[in-house]
Amino acid sequence: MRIMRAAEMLLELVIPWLTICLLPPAAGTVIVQTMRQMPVITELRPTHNEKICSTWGNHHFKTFDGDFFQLPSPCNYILASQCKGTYEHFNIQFQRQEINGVPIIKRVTMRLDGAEVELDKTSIKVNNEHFTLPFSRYGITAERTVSYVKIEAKLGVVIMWNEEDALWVELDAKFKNQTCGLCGDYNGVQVYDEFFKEGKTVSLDYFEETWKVNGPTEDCEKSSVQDKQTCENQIDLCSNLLSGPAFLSCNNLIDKDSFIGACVKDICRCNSSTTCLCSTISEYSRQCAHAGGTPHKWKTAQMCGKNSNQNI
Ligand SMILES: [Ca+2]
Repeated sequence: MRIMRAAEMLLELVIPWLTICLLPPAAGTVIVQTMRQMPVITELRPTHNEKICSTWGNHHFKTFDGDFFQLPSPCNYILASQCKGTYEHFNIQFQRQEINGVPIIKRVTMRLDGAEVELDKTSIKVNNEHFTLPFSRYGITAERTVSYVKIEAKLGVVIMWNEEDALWVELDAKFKNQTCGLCGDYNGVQVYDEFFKEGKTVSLDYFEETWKVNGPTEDCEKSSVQDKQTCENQIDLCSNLLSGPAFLSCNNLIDKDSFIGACVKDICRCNSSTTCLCSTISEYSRQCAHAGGTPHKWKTAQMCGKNSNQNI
């Protein structure tokens, strides 16, 4: 009911400022198209485990409250921080880079209850001291599993990074409505107050500028990638993939339509090459497994097989 009420508010309040279009056959998905920025896709059904925010692949994001957006940028950002209390228990930042045209996460920096953690593909530093994994100190444990480096802070924060493109933040429910950053405010209401605040639309440009953190001598600029107009032609390919037999157990667990939207954008940005969508299908598979589903093997020699650098 809460989500439906949010949807009604969205329709009543946002229409004058935004163009809303339904994305067939995804009747449960609304694309909120800002005046000139990239669209934000909101889920109108309960999100998978709303404690999780993720970013993956071709600069995709899913907020705690279930909004999907894309932010192509090499800059450093606050992904999630506790900003509304008297003490900031955590602050998680990350930065992407492109290697041979493939975006990966270059570095994750965290402040977890006063401990400074810096993670990249080759090292973990805690309070400026190098450690090897597994690691346990300062209320933080860090380990490398088959698929992830996982960092868990006792205060109720888990960070998982596949050491490539995908980064997750999972928060304890006590941080609800306590957070800021690209992952949103975690108040359980989509769009509010991430992209619609105090009666006004918040553009994606403004949103990303708000959470960008420049280094002392840096003024990083995000890329200005524009969507091509032919993206929607790819809906069938994406829909067929995500509706396929490998993902049958995911249908009632994950908002497939929003991932179809992300998949369409991947193809659109990659000149119809299908390799770009591999990261989104992988993320769908990971989130499905985390939500209790049992996704089956989906990669083939023709689809995301040999040339893919994805782990799952
Ligand atoms: Ca929200």
